[in-house]
Amino acid sequence: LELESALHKAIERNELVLHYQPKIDVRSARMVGAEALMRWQRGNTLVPPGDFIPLAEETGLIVPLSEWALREAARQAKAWSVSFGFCDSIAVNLPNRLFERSDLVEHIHQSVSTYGVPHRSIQLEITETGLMKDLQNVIPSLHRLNEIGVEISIDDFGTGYSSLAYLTTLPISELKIDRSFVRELGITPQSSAVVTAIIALARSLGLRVVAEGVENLRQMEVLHRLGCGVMQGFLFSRPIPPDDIEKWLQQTV
Ligand code: G
Ligand code: G
Ligand code: MN
Ligand code: NA
Repeated sequence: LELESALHKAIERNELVLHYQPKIDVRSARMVGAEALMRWQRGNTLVPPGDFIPLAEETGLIVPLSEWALREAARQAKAWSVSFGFCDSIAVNLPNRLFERSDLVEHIHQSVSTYGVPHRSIQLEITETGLMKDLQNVIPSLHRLNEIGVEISIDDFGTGYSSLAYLTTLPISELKIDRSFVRELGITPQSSAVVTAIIALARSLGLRVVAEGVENLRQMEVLHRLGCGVMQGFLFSRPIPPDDIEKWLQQTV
């Protein structure tokens, strides 16, 4: 209960920060986007999301937290576009709870517009499990988000028993290969079979594909050979504070 009220106050007290993990195009070794991940600066400690996101989900605080993250990511996209010509997108994780808001799309539109960045500056990550659990709630919002130019990425793909028939009808732009498959690449043949299938599916549906959780060269090489060119993971960078992202932004051709 104490943690809950402290977290509640954290929003008003500006104690939340976003760190960013680059998405890397392996051919050019350049950042082609970044995922925003929340941290809570509580006094001198930086509380990792694992220690407060579950509580936030239980208590509903995840809704104001996510709304804050959307605004902050839009603000950051604007700042990077002004200083570095950043024109990729920042991905924000969007839990299912948010789709219960009937005015979700309007809210996202407002958040993005406040900072005068194009809608494509913000990408939304929803988990495959969350999507499939709640299709009827989520689908109408996905269509409206697509209309205003906010792209959708399906997180943790391969773990959530997607109806593939449904997938072809959804206005999504990207699949993120779940790290559980990436971890096993080069170790078990099943993992490369799954990854191959996901890449083929993405190709035939015209979706981009991103591998998450890439930690070593073996995984990178297998992914590259299988046709996945965009990766995210500790091999390239951990999630880092915004100032540290600037070294990726400053890279010239
Ligand atoms: O950043 P990290 O490395 O520790 O994040 C751990 C988990 O916390 C992630 O897998 C993700 O599920 C969750 N998480 C981190 N940041 C956010 C956020 O901004 N919104 C939501 N909904 N979840 C987040
Ligand atoms: O999929 P999700 O949005 O939950 O992913 C974000 C989480 O993944 C964060 O906790 C982040 O720190 C973690 N993460 C990012 N890259 C790697 C990696 O290479 N290895 C592992 N184990 N975790 C990673
Ligand atoms: Mn994610
Ligand atoms: Na993920």
